[in-house]
Amino acid sequence: MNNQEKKFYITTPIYYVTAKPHLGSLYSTLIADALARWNKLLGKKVFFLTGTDEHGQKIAQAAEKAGMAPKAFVDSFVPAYQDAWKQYEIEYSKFIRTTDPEHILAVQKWLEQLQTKGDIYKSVYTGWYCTSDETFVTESADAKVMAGQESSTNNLNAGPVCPSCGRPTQYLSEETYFFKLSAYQEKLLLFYQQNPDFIQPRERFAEVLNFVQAGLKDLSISRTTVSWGIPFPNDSKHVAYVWADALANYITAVGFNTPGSEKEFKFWWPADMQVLGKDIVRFHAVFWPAFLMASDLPMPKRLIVHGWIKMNQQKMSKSFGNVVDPIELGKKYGVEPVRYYLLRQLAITHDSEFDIADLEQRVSSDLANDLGNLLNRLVMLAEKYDAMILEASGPWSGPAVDLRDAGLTMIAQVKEYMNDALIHMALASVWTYINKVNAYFHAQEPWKVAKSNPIAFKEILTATAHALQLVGIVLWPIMPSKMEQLLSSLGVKLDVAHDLEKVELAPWKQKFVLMKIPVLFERPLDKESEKIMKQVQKEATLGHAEALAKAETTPLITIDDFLKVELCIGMIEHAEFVEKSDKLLKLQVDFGPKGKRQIFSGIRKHYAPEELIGKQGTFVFNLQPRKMMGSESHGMMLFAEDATGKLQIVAPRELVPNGTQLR
Ligand code: ME8
Repeated sequence: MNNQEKKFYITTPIYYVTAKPHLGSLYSTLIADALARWNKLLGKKVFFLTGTDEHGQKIAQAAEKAGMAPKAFVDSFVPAYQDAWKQYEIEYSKFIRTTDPEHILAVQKWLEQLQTKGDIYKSVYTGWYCTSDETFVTESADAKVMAGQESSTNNLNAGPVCPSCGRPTQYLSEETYFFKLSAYQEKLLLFYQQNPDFIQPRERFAEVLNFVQAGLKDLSISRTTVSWGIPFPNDSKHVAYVWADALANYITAVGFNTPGSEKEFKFWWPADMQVLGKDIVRFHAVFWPAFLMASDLPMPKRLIVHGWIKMNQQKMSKSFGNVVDPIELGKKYGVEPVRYYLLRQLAITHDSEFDIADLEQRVSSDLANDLGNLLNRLVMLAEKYDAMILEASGPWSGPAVDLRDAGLTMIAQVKEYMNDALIHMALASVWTYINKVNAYFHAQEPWKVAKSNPIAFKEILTATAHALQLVGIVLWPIMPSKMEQLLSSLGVKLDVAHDLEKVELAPWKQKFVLMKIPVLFERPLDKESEKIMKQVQKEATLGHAEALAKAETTPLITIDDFLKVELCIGMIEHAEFVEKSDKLLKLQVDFGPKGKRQIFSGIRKHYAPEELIGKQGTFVFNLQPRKMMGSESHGMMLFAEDATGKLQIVAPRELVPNGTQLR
């Protein structure tokens, strides 16, 4: 690795401190934290920057409304961010505040440099401004005129609405310093062409290209009617436009224009990844690179632009008031399960609705059942047969070698996905592996061979411990302290910078000294079942008579009738969408000695195919084959609808051999 490859510099947006953090601000920060930790595992030196955006009209107005001076106002909110990040185990290297004196001085120097270079000139700005987004709105390029009103630059209430937040804009006519953005149009287009990976996901490039191709106007970068900001160099009637001030944080934080920090700056800049929400892509993909070009500084390598968390179909936002408090959520479910849910359930490529039922499902199914239970079964069995010290003695048998190979393949996949910040995909790969480990453990039946074949017994347990070690390491960026606990239960102390490489290179011949630890993940089932019970009770009381009537009219069957239905447990090996069907998924199900079958199920709205792979379920096995979407279905999968309407898989609490018949 050369010097640049050895380092990883990642940033989050700096948040406006008009309120406490919410799940949306946590989401960007978590993505950055997971990627920062992942790069630590890769052995890189990591700098992770986050912080707060504290100047501008929006903050000044909020402070005035609260009857406070702007500085006292922002001071009162900053600890809420720092505390929340601490609670969520966000391991940032620096928390920058744009009111930090070093930042202010560096920004002033920078503006002076741009002035000297001729990229800044003074003129008059006439146009529209959105205070909520702190953005100048150009009527022609991107804004709609408010419904039913003519656009008129003389009428204060008839401006375009802000294209981003939909709020009315305010008319401005004031002396201002302009940045020569127009001079960078062609250079930007060339840069985008040469760097098609600059924006991840690539689809978000379209908006940026359209905006730049439509023609760039020079950008006003100072205000005279706002006083809460960084005074413009040599002209203190003006303050720096809040976005110029804010974007510069990414360089000032690592020493730009700070005497004595030249080496530090050269080492860290350019940023390797800058995480942001799609609402602020234009500022980061157009203005920011243009500022950097003007300053002869290298471009950030990648912008990771994620979608929105929505609540009631609308972007979760301080100003809409539909926010979820991460602290409260963490208290209820534990911060690490919340970290896992946000990073697994939400894809950066899409907007997603926040749904507590999904969170509970993830915790109880993925964390408590698939992972926690596996560790627990391993340790319990080892304890029962006095095998807390594990060491494989001979060459590995076939299934253990397969398990190891699958583990290495999983790590390779996770590396690729994490490199593209597709954390949800990386986690899907890890869970496919966890399900394989569960299947291995079960198929090998260590509880049966414990007495008859102690060597085989130890091999199964040791291979499982190795597999769990891989899982613990790759999941550390997502759930750091839980994975440290998991590893400690295997007797392993995580060496962050070296362990990933070590487990990739080393054959499986480690010694594990197992230790019992408290349950890793509690099922939220108690709370859930309480909720469901309440709902059921309510329905039961309301519909008691109806239910009784129904019970009386449902004909009774004999045991022979029941025995006509063959119910079997099968494991889903493969699942895929069915073209032209918005309901069906096509499943390949393994019924062990009874063979494999193709079964269609109307669950597309409830499950993504990758969630099902490796899961056991209950199937009607002797149903007459049925033709569906041009292909045959040989059986039916059973589900139980929960109180939220989601179809829950009906499966044994512990794995059973595939093909087991229900009785
Ligand atoms: O825009 N879903 O600050 P801000 C996902 N100060 N992410 C969300 C979100 C949601 N519902 N709501 C907020 C600013 N975010 C400027 C940034 S950077 C130089 C200056 C996240 O407090 C997302 O990253 O409005 C979004 O881009 C950011 O918070 C906006 O935070």
